[in-house]
Amino acid sequence: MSTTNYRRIATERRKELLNMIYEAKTGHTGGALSSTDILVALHYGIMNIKPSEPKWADRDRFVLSKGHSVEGYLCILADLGFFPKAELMTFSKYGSRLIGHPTNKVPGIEICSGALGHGLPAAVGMALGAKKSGRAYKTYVLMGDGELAEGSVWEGAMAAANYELDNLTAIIDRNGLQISGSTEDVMKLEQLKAKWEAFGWQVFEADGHDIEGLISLMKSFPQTNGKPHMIIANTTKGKGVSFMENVAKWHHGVPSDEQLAQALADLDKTEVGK
Ligand SMILES: Cc1ncc(C[n+]2csc(CCOP(=O)(O)OP(=O)(O)O)c2C)c(N)n1
Ligand SMILES: [Mg+2]
Repeated sequence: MSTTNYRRIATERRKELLNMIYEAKTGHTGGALSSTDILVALHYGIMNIKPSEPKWADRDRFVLSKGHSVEGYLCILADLGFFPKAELMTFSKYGSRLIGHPTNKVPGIEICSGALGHGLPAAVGMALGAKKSGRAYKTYVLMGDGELAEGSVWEGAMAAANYELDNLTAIIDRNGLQISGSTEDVMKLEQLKAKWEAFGWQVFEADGHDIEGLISLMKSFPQTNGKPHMIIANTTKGKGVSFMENVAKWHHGVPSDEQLAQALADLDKTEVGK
């Protein structure tokens, strides 16, 4: 598939997630837009999954540890055919299985997540399970940078290296913001690469909006060096929408009629990502 197609897919998912949040009148807008390209790279370019058979034993596993950014993830699962697209308009409404965070009632979603700090330890278990049972599936987990303030992340980091989980890839959506401001003001993360290296991981820094770049990076990973892989993916919170980019208050927010029209026009004008 060409670069243009991946970008088109990501733009369409961004528009869908904005419409979904507008319809629901609730949503974590900024973090959903910052992680869209990473999720597209994984689900359209990397992972071995079967929408017609969500529980296929050899499927690659994915955990959205920054579970509040579920909107883009749901749009991708619907687009791939895990459930009907029409269901997206029930998001966060009474009786819908599409609640504000990932739940395993939704086909394609492995575990409930959203309490930050749980995804990496769970993914470590999945990757260790593959090793113990001799299965070839790979495990991927996406975390927020603010999420790294949770101590359980670092227990997972230590365990992954201890068990030599080279079948595990973790990605950090490094948008520099968490719920109330800059990560470096709230809980300093730097030197982030050196920290993960010290925990025994093989660490890469990448442009988190370069879908093709992320795909070729992940395809190049050795699976036999005994080290878990980390991608620090540099992103922009609110990516693609002029008035949302890098604005902390759009962590959670619903666009007005005018703002929705502006946001969709922004996305039409410039397809984001490389
Ligand atoms: C254990 C826990 N504490 C607090 C929250 C509330 N919360 C939701 S999102 C968020 C900020 C997360 O920031 P980050 O991981 O950087 O996410 P992103 O910028 O990608 O949206 C917080 C504190 C939570 N979901 N779970
Ligand atoms: Mg963040």
